Amino acid sequence: MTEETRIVSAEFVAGAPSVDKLPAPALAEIAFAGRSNVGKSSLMNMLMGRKGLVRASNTPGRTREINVFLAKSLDGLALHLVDLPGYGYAKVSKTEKKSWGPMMEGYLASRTTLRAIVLLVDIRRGVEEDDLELVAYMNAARRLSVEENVKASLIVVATKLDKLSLAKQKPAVQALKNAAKMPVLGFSAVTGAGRDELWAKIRAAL
Ligand SMILES: Nc1nc2c(ncn2[C@@H]2O[C@H](COP(=O)(O)OP(=O)(O)OP(=O)(O)O)[C@@H](O)[C@H]2O)c(=O)[nH]1
Ligand SMILES: [Mg+2]
Repeated sequence: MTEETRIVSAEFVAGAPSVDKLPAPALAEIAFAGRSNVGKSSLMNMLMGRKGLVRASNTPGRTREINVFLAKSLDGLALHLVDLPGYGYAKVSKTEKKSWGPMMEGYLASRTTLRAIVLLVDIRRGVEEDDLELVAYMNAARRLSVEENVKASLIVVATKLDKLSLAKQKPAVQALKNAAKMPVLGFSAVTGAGRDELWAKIRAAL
């Protein structure tokens, strides 16, 4: 990260249990999605350089609301970073599981300022069924969007890289790329590995 792209301020904007209660789309938006406990909140904290801003926890399924944050960089970039509720956690109620799909569809179809979805997967687990479901929702939202206003790109991040030995990290990312047949960026919220590369991808998507 260069001095110009450094994040100079980051703040919580709003939390909403459903899409219709979110503030209207205004700034360019980047959303973070992935299974419960995969590390979405931790990654967002690392991106914004603010340790406790986005609540991270040991209790999977904790982030139930859509949380919007505002980040500003020294060179004048201002964007919304959106923490989406995690999926795939066995212990959430049936009603909650049922509401996830429509919520994602609603979000994807209505956020005209959405520029990219960062999809997080665990480096040790790779891309799973639930993740593919999210990708399918994204594709469906693109097709359904009448005004063609949903042009969000997909950025796949393999996180918790630090859980593997240094020697195993590169091969694991490569294996995941091959399996997913798309670019995958290695990341660690503990070491900060991949942070600058992810910011570069996010900026390229704006
Ligand atoms: N070692 C390691 N642990 C991580 C990393 N990222 C997150 N964790 C840990 O994984 C757990 C879950 O992290 P969160 O950031 O809360 O995950 P989340 O995806 O936001 O979880 P939900 O909001 O419940 O869906 C916490 O104990 C984090 O400390 C990482 O890169 N490396
Ligand atoms: Mg979270």
